[in-house]
Amino acid sequence: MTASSPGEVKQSTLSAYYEDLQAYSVAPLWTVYEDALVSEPQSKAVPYLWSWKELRPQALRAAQLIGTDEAERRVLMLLNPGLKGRVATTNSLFSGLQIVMPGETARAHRHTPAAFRFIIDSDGGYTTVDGERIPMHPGDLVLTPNWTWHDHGNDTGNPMIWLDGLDIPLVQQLEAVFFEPFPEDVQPVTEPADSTLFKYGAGALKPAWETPTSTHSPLMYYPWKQTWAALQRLAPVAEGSPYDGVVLEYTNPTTGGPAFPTMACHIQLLRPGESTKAHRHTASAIYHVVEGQGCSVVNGERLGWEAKDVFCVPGWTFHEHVNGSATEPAVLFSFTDAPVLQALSLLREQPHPQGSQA
Ligand code: GTQ
Ligand code: FE2
Repeated sequence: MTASSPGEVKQSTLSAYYEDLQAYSVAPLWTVYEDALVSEPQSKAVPYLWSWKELRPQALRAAQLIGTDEAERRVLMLLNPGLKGRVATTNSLFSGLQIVMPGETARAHRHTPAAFRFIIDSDGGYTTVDGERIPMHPGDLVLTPNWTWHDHGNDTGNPMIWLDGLDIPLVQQLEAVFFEPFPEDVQPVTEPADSTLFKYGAGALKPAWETPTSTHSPLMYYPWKQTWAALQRLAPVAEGSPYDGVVLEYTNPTTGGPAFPTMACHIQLLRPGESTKAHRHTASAIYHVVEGQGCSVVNGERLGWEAKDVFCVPGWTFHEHVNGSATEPAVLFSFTDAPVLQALSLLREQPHPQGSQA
């Protein structure tokens, strides 16, 4: 037997000490300091693309296997492979594909996570939000903010499929999730048609008799017709962003700020042949391809996309976008948690040192 060296003696004394500490629910910071106070964020979420061609048949299958009477919501969750065990698409954001079949309704409820719907396939149908019936046509954006009553209905002859976006992972981390079912399956329609659009969607004109009180947009409906017209007018004349092309934010018309206190929504158009510069920001993002085809390079990985696909960009991950067509525009809808980071002085952005990734 050889005698223990002074170093070995110290190590076993320390180990015994660390073990003793566990009885007091205490641990030394100095052994894990570099894990907690990292030099920069390293998301556990990975860049990932969900293919519409693969998922649409699976959504239709769900519609045959389970009814909206059984499922509170018939949603295929888009789960990040790097975040196993969590209901999360990025660290802070959730997205899913919801399907509502002809004649079906998804019953009324409310919850503290904020939500929106970006319509992919539909001939109509609606979401009722706090008593107002809002139409759902492809490209429309419908908000159901924190604690607003909402139910969905399909009164058309064809399936409706849309992209849901929610801040569930964030609200879960904050342990602030509340949920309440409405006393009836369908809430009564109490507001005139188009009232949020008429009141808050008239561009720079807004009701002067009201003092805005909510932290989210009072406008619940951003029709594709207006969104598309804005992009079409700007695309030929605007320089746009070096990172995103011609990009517009869906704003809260009373503040000019983001639609939700927790989520910002954008629409962007990449002109034929346009490719952007690469950057990264602490905000994470989820993209949906409205039309066109191309690719995004995320952390050096090429995510090739076509119409209706969904992909995610984890926080602090370099990304750039390429329109794959020389003749057609590509249009991407996206949402991020930037408002949260901004409010907490944690929003940082950095251009890629080489301009774009190799
Ligand atoms: O449609 O109300 O994707 O409550 C997740 C939770 C959709 C909804 C989701 C929800 C909804
Ligand atoms: Fe909901």
